[in-house]
Amino acid sequence: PYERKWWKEAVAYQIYPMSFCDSNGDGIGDLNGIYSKLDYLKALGVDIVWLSPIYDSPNDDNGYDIRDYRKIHADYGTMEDFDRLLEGVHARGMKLIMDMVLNHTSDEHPWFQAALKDPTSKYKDYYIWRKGKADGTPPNNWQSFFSEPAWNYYPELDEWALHLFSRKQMDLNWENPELREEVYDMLNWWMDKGVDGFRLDVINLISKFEGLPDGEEGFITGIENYVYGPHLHEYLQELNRRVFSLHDSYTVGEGCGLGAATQVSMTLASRKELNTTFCFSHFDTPGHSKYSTYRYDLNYLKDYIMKTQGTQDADNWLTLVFENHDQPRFLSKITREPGEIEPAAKLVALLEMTLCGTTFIYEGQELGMRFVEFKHASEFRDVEAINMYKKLLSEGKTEEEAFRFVAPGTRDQTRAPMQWTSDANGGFTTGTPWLRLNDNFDTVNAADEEKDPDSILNFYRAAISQRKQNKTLVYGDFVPVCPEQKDFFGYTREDADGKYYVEINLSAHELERPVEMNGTLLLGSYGTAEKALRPFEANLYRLR
Ligand code: TEU
Ligand code: CA
Repeated sequence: PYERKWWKEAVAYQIYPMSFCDSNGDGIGDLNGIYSKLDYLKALGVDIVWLSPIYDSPNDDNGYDIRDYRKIHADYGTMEDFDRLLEGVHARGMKLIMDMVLNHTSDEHPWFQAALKDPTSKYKDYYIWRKGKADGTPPNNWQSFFSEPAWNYYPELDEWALHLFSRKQMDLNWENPELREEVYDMLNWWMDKGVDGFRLDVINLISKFEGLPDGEEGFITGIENYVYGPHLHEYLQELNRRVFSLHDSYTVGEGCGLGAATQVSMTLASRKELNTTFCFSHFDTPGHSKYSTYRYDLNYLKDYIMKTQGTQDADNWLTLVFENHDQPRFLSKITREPGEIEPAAKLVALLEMTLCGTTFIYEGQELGMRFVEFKHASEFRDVEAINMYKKLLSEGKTEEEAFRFVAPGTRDQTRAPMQWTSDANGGFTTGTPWLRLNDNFDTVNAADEEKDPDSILNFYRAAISQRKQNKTLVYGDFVPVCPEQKDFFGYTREDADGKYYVEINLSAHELERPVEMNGTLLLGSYGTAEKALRPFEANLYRLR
């Protein structure tokens, strides 16, 4: 019953520009490096390329602190380089979406600098300012996502300004219609250049509750006062009316700290807000955070998928995502056993490519890039990790304890540079990489996997190819098979065009099939299907 759309069928690929490919030897990934890999992305089967922020920025949060929305970061190249990249993406029949950070700007943005220089200027009210409390403390007890109070004090104004993220990421005041006009003008400027849509950073945070009241003491104190504020739908509908609806655009909102239900409310086609959102609730099992070291029980993922696959209808569409630049490698949460890594990686590939929703792959996921053994806190580059490390030390933890806590969850885990070859620096750069690579690039790299027909890369290509050939895998009805069978995940996908069956062993041990379906094996993570399911075995069959 779905209305077919190009973005519903698309396989999207997230690029973290700083770590993807360096073309000029300065150790930093750049746009011309991305350009040189467009044929690699096309061969993988990518339809949409999502670039993490490439705008001018002091890089306090690696570009999620934008200083100029209309200027390409000098480290990444020029606007001419961008125009050439966009043309190269379109020439290969792919689309390009930009990462837009609209909840906050860098404190070095001209708007914020103007507010500081002249508090009577209109720019002051582009941000969120409050007097402190009588005792000199901040206006409320909110904590930032990065382990600090969420307010900066500016003596020249004797006022505090809000920052939900780093001290250099200042929250914009979306209640100000002039600010909103500036945002719409900027977004249309990019759409008029020919970009095909946006990934919208923490878009659900843009509306804060009246009065900015104190929050419940907790991990991120105050979050209940802004994750889903009173004007959110009003702003999203205005964004859609003023920008997205004027172009054939695709939008995906990052629903930071939201449950699936509220995410759906932002994506109902009838409400004309966003096309899709990201939900991350399956990234860790209950009781675990991204800093936890544990074996992820895939039975939990099965339950999550069975709950969410049925929620699509003509009005709502989901995304499927397992990795991004904020979370450790999902593969390494499933297993770190050398013999299990390949089957587990192929399980994720086959699962992702046979479910309903817009599918997202993060750079390196297609290679089975995995857990990085950081050696020392001095290797961290991620502001979230560095702040967390400092906070743990301030709470009396030893350096070793603080390092051991942060290392598994630092966002540097998935920002370690792309592994292209077994040559020096994994072929990422001829210079000194801005962040160390994983030591295993001598065996885990695109060049070697290209040549190996049984590699994770070639399995991703095959799984994506099956999805493209058989649109039933996108739009067909999802029906679980033997759902009560632990460690087993079976489902069919069916519509008028055909019927497919997927069987997956969610465990690391051999598993008897609970049911036999007679179909044609289209793709198997072990190449063949035998009498019992091997560890993490995943098979796709055509039934008709
Ligand atoms: O992420 C927001 C967000 O949810 C992450 O900060 C996440 O909560 C945290 O890393 C999990 O521990 C977006 C961007 O994806 C992230 O890179 C930025 O740091 C952040 O917004 C601020 O722009
Ligand atoms: Ca470079």
